[in-house]
Amino acid sequence: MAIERTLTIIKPDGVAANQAATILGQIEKAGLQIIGLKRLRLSTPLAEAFYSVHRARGFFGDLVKFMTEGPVVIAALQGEGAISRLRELMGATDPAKAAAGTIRKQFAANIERNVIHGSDGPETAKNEIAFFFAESELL
Ligand code: FUP
Repeated sequence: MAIERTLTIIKPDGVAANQAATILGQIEKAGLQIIGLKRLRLSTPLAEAFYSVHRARGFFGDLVKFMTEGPVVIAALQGEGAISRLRELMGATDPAKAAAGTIRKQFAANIERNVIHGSDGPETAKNEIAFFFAESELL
């Protein structure tokens, strides 16, 4: 499998619970390298833009409210098959359905407050990394 880049966000629930480094540690242990890292609080327009694909969904307002309630930790990751590897580590969107040992199973409360985001494909990974990082910030 090829070396890929992907984006992860430790969501406000995970950051508030001081789980950001623990979660990133599990990702590093799985062989993905952190090539960019920042901690910030998303503004409402930024969260709306990031999740614009979900704009028409009933949960959109709650999702934006949640994502802006406190700081997030955003990491650009690189490694063998990084996109699918991260998705495996995260587990299902709904933590109740996530496999044992996955990040969402371990740390997430429910489908809305589910602790971590990960890009879902090569095109989104590219766009999402560019949304938060300049190329010069990826080392
Ligand atoms: P995922 O790729 O696993 O993060 O899941 P989606 O892209 O389908 O959803 C993005 C986010 O929308 C989820 F992380 C949480 C939120 N969401 C809900 O709040 N309710 C839903 O029914 C589905 C998603």
